[in-house]
Amino acid sequence: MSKRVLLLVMPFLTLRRPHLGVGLLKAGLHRAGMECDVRYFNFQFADIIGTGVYEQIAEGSPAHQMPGEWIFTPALYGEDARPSSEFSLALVRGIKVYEEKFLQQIDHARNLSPAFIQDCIRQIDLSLYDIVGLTSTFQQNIASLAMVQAIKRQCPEIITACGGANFEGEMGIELHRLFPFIDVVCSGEADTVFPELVRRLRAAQPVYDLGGVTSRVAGDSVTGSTPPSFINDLNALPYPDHADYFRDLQSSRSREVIRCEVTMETSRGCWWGQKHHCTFCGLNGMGMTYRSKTPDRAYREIKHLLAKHKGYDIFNTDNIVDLKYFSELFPRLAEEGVKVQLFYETKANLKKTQLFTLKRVGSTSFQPGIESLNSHVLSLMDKGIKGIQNIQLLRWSKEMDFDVSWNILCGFPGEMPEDYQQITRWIPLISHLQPPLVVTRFRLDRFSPMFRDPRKYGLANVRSFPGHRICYPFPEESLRRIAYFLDCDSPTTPETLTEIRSMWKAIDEWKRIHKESTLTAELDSGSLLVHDRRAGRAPCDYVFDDVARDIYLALDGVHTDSHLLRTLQEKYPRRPLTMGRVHEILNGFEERDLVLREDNLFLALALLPLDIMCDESPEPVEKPATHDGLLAIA
Ligand code: B12
Ligand code: SF4
Repeated sequence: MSKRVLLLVMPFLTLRRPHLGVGLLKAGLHRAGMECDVRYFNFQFADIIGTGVYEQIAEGSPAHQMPGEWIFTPALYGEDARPSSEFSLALVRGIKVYEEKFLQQIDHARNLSPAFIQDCIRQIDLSLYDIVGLTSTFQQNIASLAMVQAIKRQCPEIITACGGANFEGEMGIELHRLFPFIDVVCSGEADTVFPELVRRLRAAQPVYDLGGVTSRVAGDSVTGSTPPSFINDLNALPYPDHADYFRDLQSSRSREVIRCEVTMETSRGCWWGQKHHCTFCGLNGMGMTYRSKTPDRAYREIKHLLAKHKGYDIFNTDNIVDLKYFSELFPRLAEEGVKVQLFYETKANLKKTQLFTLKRVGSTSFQPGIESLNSHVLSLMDKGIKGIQNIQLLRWSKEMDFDVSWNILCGFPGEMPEDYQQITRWIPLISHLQPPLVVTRFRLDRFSPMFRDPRKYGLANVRSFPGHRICYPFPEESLRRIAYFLDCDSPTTPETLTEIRSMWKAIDEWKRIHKESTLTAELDSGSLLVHDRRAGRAPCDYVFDDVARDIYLALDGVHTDSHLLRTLQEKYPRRPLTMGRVHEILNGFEERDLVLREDNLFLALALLPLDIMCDESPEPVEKPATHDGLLAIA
């Protein structure tokens, strides 16, 4: 009987989703006529330590602090693993303070990890396989390495291969050099390389000339000069095969407590980053060039996955949504009555109509790339967006009841104290909008512009995080080659730090009060009624008619004063409307904190009725005008 390939998914991949890369590799092998099995051993470890603890480690802890990697160090190094007290010591400088109970749970899990690896080995009939592949992203390295080591000890003839984000570029080459039990490393997109790799390994042919592959030649670690392969035509990829994930989920107790999603991708790379690589972003490794599936292919794949995995939401791994889907994919799904929770990452300068299209398909959450509310900080990141535009998206999202995941990143070289003073000033005005999940200092991520040229950004003393130092017994030089995230000193001044702390406090307060804060507007017989119930302020209701109403409605989206004047002059050609009058009205709004102003840009803050779309001018109102209508009624 011919041998099969085995792909393993080790802790600490989240339990909530199948691994897309593995699903694609399996489908690719199948297409090439090769048999492949997949085991999701992460479920079994979750059953041992508890799903809650598992997920807190997998998704609830900063990946660079590496609690999940630490747990498997005794399984990899045996007696040579560091004593358990070192983990807390390594965390001292970390922002996140772990509770004592969580530290004990980590310790408990750590004691169990060697037996767990042995148990996994016992469950596999190794005689069926000639090649075992391990995938590693986030905190999966040490468990995967421990598994490869154990497999090699038991069956030295099995060929071991590693891939995934933790093995991309220099990291994979160094890990291959440091851990001799890894036979082959595959860097980058392995969709076409992997079947060819398997074929050549079976035929005992050399593989070092395959793109992105590192192998051993006479015991030495050798990487050929062929660059990692890169999939140009995503339509040519198979549909992912997630059957093994759902099988292993069914035999795990976690199935009762986790809400699972089906992973797929409609694109790779980033169309924004291709032109303006955001300075902190390492998101696409070496594959920034944007490639997307045709809307028709994406449509067929979504329908296929929904039919195959009934009742599950879809999680798209795209870094950034292809804008043509807003006109050519989502409406098609919506028109067919396909209701699906499609999770996407997007750029924050979406149009309101685009957001609404996503809503119509059934999406209730997405992740816009909002990283700050200050335009200067955003320009330091090269985000190509202003703070007020980010607020615009938060407001529209609230109007459409979207759950938005966003964070504030700070500590960027060049930041000024006033940048954070501005955010702190804005927070009480926007307490009715969704607050950020976390405020965090930027990390130096591999492949980012800041990583490539730290000096240009004023970053000094680039070094590994303490987590790496306790998880790998190697010199700093090696740690810096295997680490995805690096630590550094940034030139944040004490004054800026003080303002960051004040903003942090204001955000904590925002999180506390936002559920009881509202600021809404409604149209009633041509008048605009605004109800201000933001926490910490006296309740107030306003009625706006005529020009004031029109200006407020026009500020559904961010506009300049001259745009407002032009719009009004077009609408009321016989009225002597002046810029002075526009400013008078805007000042009235501003005094009541009903609009947000950034330089010469203005935005309404109240949630507006959903039928007003920002790219359409508000309808002229028939009522005879008596005044410009700024009137507080309570
Ligand atoms: C979707 C995504 C997420 C999702 C969820 C991911 C999930 N696991 O469910 C969300 C939004 C939750 C997320 C969160 C975060 N993410 Co993220 N995310 C991604 C993203 C955009 C896509 C991942 C993906 O599925 N890609 C598509 C599949 C097809 O690719 P793949 O898995 O890499 O597999 C291919 C190859 O690697 C290879 N391969 C894989 N395995 C194997 C095995 C073998 C044997 C072989 C031969 C080949 C091989 O072949 C596959 C097919 O081509 C990547 C960036 C990217 N472009 O990949 C970042 C990425 C994975 N995320 C990253 C980071 C840093 C984070 C965060 C820490 C960000 C933060 N908040 O600071 C968080 C924390 C998550 C955590 N668990 O701790 C890093 C990971 C770094 C690392 N080395 O682990 C990445 C690489 C982006 C980056 N450069 O910064 N993320
Ligand atoms: S942060 Fe987002 S928009 Fe910027 S380069 Fe990275 S993926 Fe693209």
